[in-house]
Amino acid sequence: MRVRRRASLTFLLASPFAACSRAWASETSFSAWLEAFMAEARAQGISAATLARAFSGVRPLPSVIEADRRQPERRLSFAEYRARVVTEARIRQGRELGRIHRGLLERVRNRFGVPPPIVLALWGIESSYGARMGEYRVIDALATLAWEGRRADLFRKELLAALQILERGEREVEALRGSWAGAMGQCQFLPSSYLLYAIDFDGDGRRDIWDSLPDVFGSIAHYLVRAGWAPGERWGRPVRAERIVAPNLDGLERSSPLREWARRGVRALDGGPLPALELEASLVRPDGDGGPAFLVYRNFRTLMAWNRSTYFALSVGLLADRLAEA
Ligand SMILES: [Ca+2]
Repeated sequence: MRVRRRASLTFLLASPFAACSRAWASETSFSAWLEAFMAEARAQGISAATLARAFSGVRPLPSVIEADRRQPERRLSFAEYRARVVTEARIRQGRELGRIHRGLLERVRNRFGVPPPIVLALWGIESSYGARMGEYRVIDALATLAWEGRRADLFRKELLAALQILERGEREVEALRGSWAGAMGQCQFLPSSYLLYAIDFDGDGRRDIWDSLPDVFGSIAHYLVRAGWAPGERWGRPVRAERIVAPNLDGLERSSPLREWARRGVRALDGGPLPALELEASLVRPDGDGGPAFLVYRNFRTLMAWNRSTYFALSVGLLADRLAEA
């Protein structure tokens, strides 16, 4: 009897209740939601004047809801993802921009210890070197997602952070633009990342990750340093690991010294020996046995603090390597 009662209670909590709350959410009008949200924002110190500026004429954006619900047809392999992200055009453009902005990138390296190719690679992948920053009003996009989206809690926090930016007078609401998911500027920082990591590297008194390249490059490097970037170390390297057959050695959860990987038969991509460095490394084979193999170091984990995707961090590292060849 007790077992049956527990089972039915679990059933009640797990499925019908959840379905019910979703239905309720979709029927709650946006304006009722906004009223409750504004009360919370007021309680968190956002002024009535800022709220009036931010939400005057705000409306939920159907294209944002559509983008949030769009599912990829299937998961890409790493080889496919890499082919889309680390393109020859992006490599060519990155090398040229690296030459044009060499002085600035060196100043960023001197201040933060982050090498120019890593800064360029993040810039290139996040916004195609500033060409694709997103044209959405960030307040409208985040309000839509906080009201309706699948990750309402996350976007509610980001909407509050965006209001902080307005409250501090750092940006006007019309100029606070970004992607459908609220990622802003040339480094695509969410508002919470902007508040924590954006810096004024050109010294004009404003943090401007939209129009000031010194601020963009400085903010990228500052983010990485705060996430633990180790100066003078690589992110990792592509390797040959055909002789590694034990799948239980793969993955970021375990690591071994580089010399241990060498003893197991891992070689550099050209077939030569691994460098004799005192580094802890993890073996990553995103497409499994037979696909490309990488040994990754602690700076790889720093790149994953930026975006918790192995594909993303590998692509940043590989693009940076190609840019460094210039
Ligand atoms: Ca500035």
